[in-house]
Amino acid sequence: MIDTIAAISTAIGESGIGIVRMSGKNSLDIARNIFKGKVNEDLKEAENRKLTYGHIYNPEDGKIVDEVLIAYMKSPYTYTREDIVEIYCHGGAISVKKILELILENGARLAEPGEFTKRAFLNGRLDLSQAEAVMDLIRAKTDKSYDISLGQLEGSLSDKIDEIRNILLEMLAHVEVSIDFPDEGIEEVTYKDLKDNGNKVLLEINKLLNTADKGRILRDGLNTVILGKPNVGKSSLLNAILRENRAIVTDVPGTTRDIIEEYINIDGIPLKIIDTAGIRSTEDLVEKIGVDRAKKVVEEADLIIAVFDASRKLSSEDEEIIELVKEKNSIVLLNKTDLPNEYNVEYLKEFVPKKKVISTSIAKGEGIEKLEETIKEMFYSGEVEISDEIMVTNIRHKNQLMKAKKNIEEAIEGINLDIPLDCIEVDIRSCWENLGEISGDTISEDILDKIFSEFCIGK
Ligand SMILES: Nc1nc2c(ncn2[C@@H]2O[C@H](COP(=O)(O)OP(=O)(O)OP(=O)(O)O)[C@@H](O)[C@H]2O)c(=O)[nH]1
Ligand SMILES: [Mg+2]
Repeated sequence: MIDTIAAISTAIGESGIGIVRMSGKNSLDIARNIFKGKVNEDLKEAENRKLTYGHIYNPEDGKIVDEVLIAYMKSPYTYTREDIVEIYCHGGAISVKKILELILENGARLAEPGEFTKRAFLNGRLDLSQAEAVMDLIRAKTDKSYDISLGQLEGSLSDKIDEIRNILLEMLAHVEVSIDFPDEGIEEVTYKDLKDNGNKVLLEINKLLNTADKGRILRDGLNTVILGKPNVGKSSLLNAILRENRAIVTDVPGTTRDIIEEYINIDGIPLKIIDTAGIRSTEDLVEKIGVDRAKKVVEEADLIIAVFDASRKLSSEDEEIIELVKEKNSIVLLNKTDLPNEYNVEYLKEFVPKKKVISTSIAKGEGIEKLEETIKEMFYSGEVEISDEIMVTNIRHKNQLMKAKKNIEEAIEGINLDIPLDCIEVDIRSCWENLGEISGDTISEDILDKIFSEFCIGK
């Protein structure tokens, strides 16, 4: 981390202000090279974190690049804990780009995605789950997911993990004492103690895991796929839910060829909604690829909305749809109920006995609200209440918790069977380490690289 990194930190596009940022020990020198204060102030004398007004210029030809405000933030009380310089210039694509280029010519290196936050983590300002929360905060699509990310950034998850890990440390200490002093009669006490604490750890891990499914949905959106044979009104449904004409709707079967993804928020539940090509066997190569893609997204769906056409008889294609959704979390729509009915609801219900069937006329806007209500009910029913408790939203955290759960279960089983303490110790230690990967206390370089590579540039 000896080099100085730089990046544009604001989104590219027309805007009032653009920010270019540097972090590292040469930040100040580079800035002094390319900045002239209006009243000839030297940035070196500028007060920590105070803005100075002046111009960025090219030292080679003396030409002015932009009129800016600049802030020097002295380490260690900065985002990265290194020296940081931020330049506030005019927004738009050109100014920020020119300033960044100038900074790079003067000795900085272009930052990798998330590298500022990675330095904050490596320099101990944030733990890993907090660093991940930074990105979640930026990407949050609903108030609720924003609140959860903010809590995580403030350390709510880290504190909980620390609490559990401390119990594990205490267990390890007991085990070691018993191993070191085998004759003192403390072994019996140790087993009892390990059992109590092991169960406590398991309970806490389970509590966190119970929030994970809803947490993931709040963070990434409920993955919802609209499925049906051609021409039943899938794209019409997408448009109705979005309340805009996003997808092309025609009476030609096979209109939608590719999958179309959009985000929408139904009373705080984020939905990633996917319209698909109508399922049928076709000789058309493009359509065929679309159909294959549709079948593929079904596999990853949290929820499927299967659409059927009430004005036509049940066909073999419909039966294929029924097969695809049978075992899945799904809602069945019987659409076009404004047309003469050929398709008996009761008959359909026989095919999908356990599913909710809603009659709709998307053309007339009927049944959409009922559908939204049903989605809400499905989401909010179940064990987990969405409250202010700590929620696990990140799949990586969930995986670590599952590993830790397995470790502690094995430890408890060992304790119950009175197996030798050094065997139990191994499981307790693994549990402690697996939880440590959530906060980044125990983690490998490649996992770190992978996590930060998903960040945006300039953060
Ligand atoms: N009468 C009536 N027509 C509808 C209704 N919903 C959709 N349609 C019509 O059905 C036709 C097909 O609608 P789409 O939304 O394109 O159907 P799709 O399922 O996306 O079709 P593909 O993309 O070809 O798979 C269009 O002409 C729509 O206007 C409805 O509730 N009643
Ligand atoms: Mg369509």
